[in-house]
Amino acid sequence: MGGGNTPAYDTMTINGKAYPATQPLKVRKGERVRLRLINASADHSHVIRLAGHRLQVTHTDGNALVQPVEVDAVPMAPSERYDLLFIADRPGVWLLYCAGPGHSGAGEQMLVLYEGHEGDKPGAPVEGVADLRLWRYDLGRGRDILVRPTGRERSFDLALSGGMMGSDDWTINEKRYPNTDPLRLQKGDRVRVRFRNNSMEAHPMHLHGQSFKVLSLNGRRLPAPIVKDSVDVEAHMGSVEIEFTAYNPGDWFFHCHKPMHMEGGMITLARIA
Ligand SMILES: [Cu+2]
Repeated sequence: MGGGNTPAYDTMTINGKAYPATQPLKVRKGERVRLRLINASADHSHVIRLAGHRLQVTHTDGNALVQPVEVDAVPMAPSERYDLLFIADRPGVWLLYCAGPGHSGAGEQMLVLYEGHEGDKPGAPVEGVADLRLWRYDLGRGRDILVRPTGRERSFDLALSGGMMGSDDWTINEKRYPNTDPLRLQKGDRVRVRFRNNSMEAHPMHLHGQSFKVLSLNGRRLPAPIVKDSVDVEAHMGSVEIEFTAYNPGDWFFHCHKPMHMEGGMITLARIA
């Protein structure tokens, strides 16, 4: 399945190293520890958890939530960033790892080592997410930090397609960049974009130059939209609606962050005059 240049990966890394070469994180009992995660993978989503601890999500793509959201694990699409806190209240040696199938075994794990427990052995990572409370976009309460719109209301429907029959073509409204239609905007416009994913793969859509609110996900409104600059649009007819204020003049890339999909054409521009 997939395109002709679909890669096969046998190694997954944290800060460029595969376990056991990953750098241990040393903590002391009682500390509050902040983790700043970025999914720098080209193709894979990851589900990050810390054995023995819960994680508090505090920021989505660098934007603060009104209050932290406590979860067991955090799914992340390529290009997404999350800031997490955990309380170091269970002395021992634990693994921070990806619960996705095969990922921890491919190296995506690291030790969290409490002072005084350097000789302890961590428990084996547990694959899968059954019974875990997972982070989701609709669990967070975003702060409404967008610049107030002063211009027109604009809306755009962007259909994401491609990859049919192993093709490497990926399109927005049936067109491949540079032939896609740019979003032609004026500074101050209030812009709504509705994505619909007609393909068999998820697309983490990333806008340069400004952040956006995530208004709805698969047809359900978010109670308090979170603010991001990358949003994962689920495969098989997933949909997402976002809103931003066009305040930063220029030609901004607006694209799937998976490099193979970008190269296949899934890019448009937000052209703000
Ligand atoms: Cu994509």
